[in-house]
Amino acid sequence: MTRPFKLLTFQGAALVASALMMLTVSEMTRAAPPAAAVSIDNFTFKSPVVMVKPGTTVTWTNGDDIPHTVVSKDGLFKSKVLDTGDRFSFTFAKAGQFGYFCSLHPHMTGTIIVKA
Ligand SMILES: [Cu+2]
Repeated sequence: MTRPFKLLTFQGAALVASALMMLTVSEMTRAAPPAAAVSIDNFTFKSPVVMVKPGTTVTWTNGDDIPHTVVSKDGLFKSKVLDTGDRFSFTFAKAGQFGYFCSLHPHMTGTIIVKA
């Protein structure tokens, strides 16, 4: 009598385990952090104004063959000098408006608007 019971328990445990794994996978998919991209081309931040939700990671990629930087006006973030193809990422935790510019070409500006 103990043997079939044990077998059933084992199958039950396996079922619970696989269900838990599926749940974890779906949780991970749902919890994928939001992301946004801004490309830098021809001395311009493409999408000069980007609206994102709090927690979004914004990644800038320099597509120019000229170095650029991404520097926040209020000192929140500051990239190193980005050569061609280099990237810089920053995660915006709080809501607000975040203006930024290129310190090498200050006429290059953009704004990230973080809104829940
Ligand atoms: Cu620049």
